[in-house]
Amino acid sequence: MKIGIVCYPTFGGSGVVATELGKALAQEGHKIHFITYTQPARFDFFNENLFYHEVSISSYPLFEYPPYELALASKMVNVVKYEKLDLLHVHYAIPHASAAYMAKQILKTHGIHIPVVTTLHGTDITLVGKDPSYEPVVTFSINQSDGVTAVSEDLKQDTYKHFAINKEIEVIPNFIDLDRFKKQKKEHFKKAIAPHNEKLLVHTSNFRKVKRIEDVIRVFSEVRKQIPSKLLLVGDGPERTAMENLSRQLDACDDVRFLGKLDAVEEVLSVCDLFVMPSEKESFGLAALEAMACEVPVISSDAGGIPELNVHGKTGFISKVGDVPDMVKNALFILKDENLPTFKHNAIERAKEFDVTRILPMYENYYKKY
Ligand code: GMT
Repeated sequence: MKIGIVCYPTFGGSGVVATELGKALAQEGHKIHFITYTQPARFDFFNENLFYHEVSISSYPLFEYPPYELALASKMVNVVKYEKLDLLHVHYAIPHASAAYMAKQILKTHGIHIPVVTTLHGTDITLVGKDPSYEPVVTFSINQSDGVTAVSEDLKQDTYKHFAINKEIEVIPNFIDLDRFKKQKKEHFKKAIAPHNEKLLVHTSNFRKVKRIEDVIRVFSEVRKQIPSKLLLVGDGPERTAMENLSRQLDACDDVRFLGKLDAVEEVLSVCDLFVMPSEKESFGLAALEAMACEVPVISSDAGGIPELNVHGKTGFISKVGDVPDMVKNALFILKDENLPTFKHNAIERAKEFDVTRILPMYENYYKKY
């Protein structure tokens, strides 16, 4: 098929899933056209079936807010028409689903029918989408999509609960490329960061409030009182400064390393012992899946779709959002030398259930319906 993929080209989960999906489809022989405002972060290899179309927005002094959605819709019209696409797959409802609707209507006037599949990723529903300033457009454009998928059963139910949706939503979970995300031998890195063989706790995110990084640091601060350990924080975002201050206040800053945004996060995960995901909301938890693929067990909150991934008592433990003492108890249990190998083994076994080779056919079969 010839498929147009529209996404946020950033390190955020929806952009990562969309880009990895496009790369995997291209390897299967589909022609994939990315339509975004900049080259996606994970668009990192060459394949004759991959194409990139930049959405450029011309500015004009009158525009306080440049009309990105119009530029995007116009680019979609252009690419569908001249590249003869069979389908548009838009990731993240706002504003991609409504721009796709507009493109579809314009193409209709040219005698071209283009099916649109919208994938809901989480914050487009649970945080931003519900906002009254977006809700009518989100509801309308989801209902106007030919197909709608959500990355977890929880997100599907949340969407039905908060929006008047008259469409069947198909659940297609996040996936992982186990050829890339696997435990690698990084002994030199482990030695440098944990010279006395300390246990390594890790968290990766975009450092927004919804991730509750404060809980990560508080859990770590208690764990290190009982087990020699270090905390690695990967990513960056609005909470970074506050979190640096908190680790100083808790007198833990010598053992907390802020590593910033990393391309090869799997190299860091390869030396870690425990992933901490205490999120307030999380539709799936791709970052936890990436950790599990590198044999890292997970302690998490029970938010959103996380329990559909993290199996309580097997791949890690689940606590109520904000229950730091329970997370500390769980972390100490997993990190015991007699328990850690079993949890690590269970984590990778669970990750295998989300291997790209299992999930990709779900998308391909879904496209065939339209
Ligand atoms: O939460 C993020 O880090 C980014 C966010 C996004 O909108 O790109 O990720 C969402 O989509 C991911 C891919 O489907 C999911 O794995 C994340 O759980 C989801 N984040 C939230 O729901 C908060």
